Amino acid sequence: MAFRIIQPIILVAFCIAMTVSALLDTVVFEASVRNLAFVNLSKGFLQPTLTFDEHFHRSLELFDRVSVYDPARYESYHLRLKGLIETLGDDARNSGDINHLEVRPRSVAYNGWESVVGHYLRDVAQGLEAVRENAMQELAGLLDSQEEMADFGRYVYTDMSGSSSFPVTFNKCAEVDLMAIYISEWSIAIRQPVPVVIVWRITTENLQERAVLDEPFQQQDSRWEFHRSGKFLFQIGTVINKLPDGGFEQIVLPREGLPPSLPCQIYGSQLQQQTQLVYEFPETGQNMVLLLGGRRNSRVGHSRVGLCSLPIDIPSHSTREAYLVTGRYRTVGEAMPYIGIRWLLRDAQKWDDNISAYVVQRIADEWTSFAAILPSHLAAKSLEYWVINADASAQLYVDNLGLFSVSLPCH
Ligand SMILES: [Ca+2]
Repeated sequence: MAFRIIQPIILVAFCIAMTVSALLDTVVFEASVRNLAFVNLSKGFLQPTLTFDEHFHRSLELFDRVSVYDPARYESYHLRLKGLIETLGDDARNSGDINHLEVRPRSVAYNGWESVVGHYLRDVAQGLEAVRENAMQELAGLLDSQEEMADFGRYVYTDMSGSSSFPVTFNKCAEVDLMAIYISEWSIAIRQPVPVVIVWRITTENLQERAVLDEPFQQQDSRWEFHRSGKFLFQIGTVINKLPDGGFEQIVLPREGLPPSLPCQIYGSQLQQQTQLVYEFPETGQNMVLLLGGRRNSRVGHSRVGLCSLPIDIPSHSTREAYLVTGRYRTVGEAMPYIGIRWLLRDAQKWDDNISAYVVQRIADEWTSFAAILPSHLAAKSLEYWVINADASAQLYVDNLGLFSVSLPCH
């Protein structure tokens, strides 16, 4: 009898216990999933390269679903991740379509000269073997027909959507003229090995005899191949950026301070608050960039602010060695930008004995790309990448900074 009364009580107690435990489980489970999704994505940021693979997209989707339940904690991360996908997602998808098997001749009249050269260069840089061969031939033919164009030559093309070509500085090599450079700026942004193509026009037949092109040039982080097509020389490489996070996308959230790629303060009087990692588009959390200045130093008034990379060893001292320096910048107000290389000399007695070579020295209201090939300074043992704003009360923004070793096709 007693059992009959107890039985329903046990049953009810059991049901209540199960319900409570299920509710608890759900809460605990959701929190764990949120944490797991968050940890996965944070790990993704800290990898040496950003990889937009299925795993990353799954993590993002999961994070997207669960983070809405805890907006106070996750909202800023959510914005950042959505912005990252918006910024780089389209280019990620587009980069997959270039390995088609044929290169269709492109009409200059229809597409415009710049667009056609850019497309062929991209095929040379990233296409499969057959695509590459074909693109080199088409481009050589095109360049040949434009030989009389006095203002052609020395332009850089990139794969970032919306960017057009821009000039490059180079003053060496009598045997070849620099015609065009292609850089995968998107690869700089997401910290992947960067496809680069440099096109030269051969001005002397001695070049082949000097066997310059037969010497393979391989360093720890770069390998260059030379291909000849007609009177043009295609220098093709996949090179590692010596600035490990030139696009600043490894930064998880906006903040004051120093980025890992430029961890050294140049001026003793500058404040950490004068260097900030900010969104280019704050409303949508898109594209992290570095801001130098925009704040007066109350202790010293007007001051300079500058960051540099760690010293990078120059491994060989060949007369063929050079460095490709590239990036984008924008200034606001009275900013005074100086961007370039500091050569650290072997026999320098004091700091001022070292030599600066600036690629950027003028203001720019709009985002402006820059590039230069600087022959290695033969007395230097190492170099640093420098970014300076000589008026720290105004703003200098920089992004997609690149530094690559290049083997020139001349001594
Ligand atoms: Ca960026």
